[in-house]
Amino acid sequence: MGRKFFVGGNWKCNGTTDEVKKIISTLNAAEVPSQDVVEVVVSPPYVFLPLTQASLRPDFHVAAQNCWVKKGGAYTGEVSAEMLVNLGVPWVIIGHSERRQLLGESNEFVGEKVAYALSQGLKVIACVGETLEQRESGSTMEVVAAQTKAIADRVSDWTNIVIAYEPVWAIGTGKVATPAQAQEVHHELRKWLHANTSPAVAESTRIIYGGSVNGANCKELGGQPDVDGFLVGGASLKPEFIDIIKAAE
Ligand code: G2H
Repeated sequence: MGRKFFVGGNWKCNGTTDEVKKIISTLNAAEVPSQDVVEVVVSPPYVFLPLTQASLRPDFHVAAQNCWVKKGGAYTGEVSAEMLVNLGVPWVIIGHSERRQLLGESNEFVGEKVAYALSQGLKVIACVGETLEQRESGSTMEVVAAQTKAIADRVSDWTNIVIAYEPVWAIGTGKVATPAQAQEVHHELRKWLHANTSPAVAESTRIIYGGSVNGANCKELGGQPDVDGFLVGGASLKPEFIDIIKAAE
């Protein structure tokens, strides 16, 4: 079975109610390939999840940008996986590099979060990726493998996981990985899954690319054999996101 193209829009910590309504009305009016061809998931900040869910077209879905690592309780400021399930939110992004870097989330913490979110019935977009320093020192695959291993150590069923490869040096910088650079890491990551999970998981798990994806570069990136879609930040706040969804065709 082929891997269905996946396009995620990560709105990060952006937006007002009016801006969110505007993005949603642009998305709702767009003509895009059918759900058989592309899976579209947008990820607003927590506070806009109910608004987005209530007004977004039914063929697009929503994701939270994070959730707590275990059952909710006395964890001020956190949002639990149970709460997301209760709201009917199907997806969650976990391990984004902004959280790994700015909030010190370790590989193990991210792995635990992925496992807990899955156990509660959420689908997970799990982010991995190396810094510029790590790339320049030749340790890209070592870093990405360690991040993936921390998930693989805690998870046996990969059906509800999408891996987002997001090189940190390409995030929000306008410095996109070349299609060859993205393909190389995606291919190595798939080989890693083959050796360390199972051939079936390697074959079926979608590995999407994130890092300065835009309307101009998406077609070539998406044409790489191991690039199964995108996680889009800045451009997902603009009408150009529609062009990126169309790269699935
Ligand atoms: C990477 C990406 C979205 P941007 O963080 O996850 O953001 O497309 O702005 O680089």
